[in-house]
Amino acid sequence: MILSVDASPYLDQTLGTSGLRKPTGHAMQPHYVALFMQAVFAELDVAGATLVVGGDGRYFNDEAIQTILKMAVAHKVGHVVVGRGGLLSTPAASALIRARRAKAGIILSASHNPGGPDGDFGIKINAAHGGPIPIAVSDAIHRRTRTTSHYAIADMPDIALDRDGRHQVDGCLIEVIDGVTDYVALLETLFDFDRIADLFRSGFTMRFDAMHAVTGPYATELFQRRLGLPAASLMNQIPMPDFGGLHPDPNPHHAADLVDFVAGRAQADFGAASDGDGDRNLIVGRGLVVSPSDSLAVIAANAHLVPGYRGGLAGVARSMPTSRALDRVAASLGVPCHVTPTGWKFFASLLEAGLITICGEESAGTGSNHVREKDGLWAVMMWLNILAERRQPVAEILRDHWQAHGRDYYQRLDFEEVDAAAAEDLMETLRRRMPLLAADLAGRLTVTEVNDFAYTDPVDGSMATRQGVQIIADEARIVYRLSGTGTRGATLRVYLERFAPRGEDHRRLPAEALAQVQALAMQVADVSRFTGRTSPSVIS
Ligand code: G16
Repeated sequence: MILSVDASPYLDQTLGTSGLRKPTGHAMQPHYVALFMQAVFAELDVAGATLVVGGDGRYFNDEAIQTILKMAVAHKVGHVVVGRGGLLSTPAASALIRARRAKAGIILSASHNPGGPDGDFGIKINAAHGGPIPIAVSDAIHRRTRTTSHYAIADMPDIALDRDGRHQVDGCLIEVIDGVTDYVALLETLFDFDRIADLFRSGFTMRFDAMHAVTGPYATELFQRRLGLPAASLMNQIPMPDFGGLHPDPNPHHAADLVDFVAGRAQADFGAASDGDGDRNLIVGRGLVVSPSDSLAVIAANAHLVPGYRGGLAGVARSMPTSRALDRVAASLGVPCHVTPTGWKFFASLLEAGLITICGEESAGTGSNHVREKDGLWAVMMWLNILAERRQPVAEILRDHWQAHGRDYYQRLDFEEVDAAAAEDLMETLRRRMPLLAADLAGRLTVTEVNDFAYTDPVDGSMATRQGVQIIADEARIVYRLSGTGTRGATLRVYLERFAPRGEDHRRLPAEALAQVQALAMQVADVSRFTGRTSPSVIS
């Protein structure tokens, strides 16, 4: 029996950088998820279609998934492929959407944000190509949510998600599958598993932190069962609804135990972590943390050592705030380097058109054309395959890289949960002052350009404006933008970069190399006055 339920629309269901993200308690309000999904199903026109559904296992996911399955039946969806236990990592979901020729994917995750009743909840919608829906579609969904005052849902028992199976309900096939097998098979087409297993056999030691999030089962199958890594090398590998009380953001701040073990105490050759939904990564070597921007550049420069990329790269891409280390690699390889706004959807368009092979971001996302999302385990496997070929320590690979290309010292400062109006005011004031900044900074920075980044997608011509203010100087760059993934107040991100060319000292600590740029960045935008903070909450 199909029920039509009346309810008042919620007016705050705006989709941000990566789908709908809200505090869990907010998303658990009556009918909140169902009304949002009604708008999604109507906009995507899902009758007869195949959908992929899964998530990172965070608190409230199981309940939300049952709602979505019952609504899929009511909307006459033909086939729903759902991960066992409701689990699918974001990259695995992307692969599955493509493999099953699904019309869309629904990924229940707030990514790297904490989970649990006091944490965050989220819903990401992916398109048939496997990547995030474009802005035009997310805007259309948001418009619909504002007037959606009923939803259709089947009156049926919950579907058992604890084991694989096929459930035929009223013309809709709900297929529960193990999300791990197909994904590991895809990685096997790209990487030399034997060489990596050899590396582990040779005494090379690794530590992987799954942060009690979705990659635990994937990492166990991949690293332990397939590549022979000892079980003790995996940390926090059991997914938990509250991520064990941890914050599943793989940066030096939230993955401090891993960083201390590998970089601090030098007790393993290599360390890595991934986030809530498995699309981000952290790479750590004995004695050092690799910045995401450097990791992207090293991966691109060494991709020819990995079987899946031996044919070369069509092009590469980075998000605007990401350091320019990738641009230098692209120039040396003679391939185009695209610069996009923040948000994987912009890369998905370029990947889909075959314009790029590898792309990534300062926010710890790296990926390739094997899927249309960033992929944490893929990045770890790229490093392992490169290490298996080069047989050098991570620190030496970076040193060689900087010697060849120069080093872009890089840091991101996050001012989290600041007053939203004050943060907007800071950005607007900065925008108004853009024409004056070069003169203001004269003598301290050789400013060549100040702009509010705008982008035209070379594939479909769509435009994105107001994507962040950048001050570009000969020797450095400062970028300011507001995060689109926070759920409380606003998060101001300030990105700092300073270039040390070939032959200069590359062994300084980023904080020290960037101290002067940081002081300028704080002063130019009057960060302390607007935010009430004299220092950032997180530095990565
Ligand atoms: C999403 C996007 C990324 C972006 C990140 C942070 O990732 O897909 O492209 O870099 O958010 O965005 P912001 O700086 O606006 O907070 P995820 O892993 O959170 O889905």
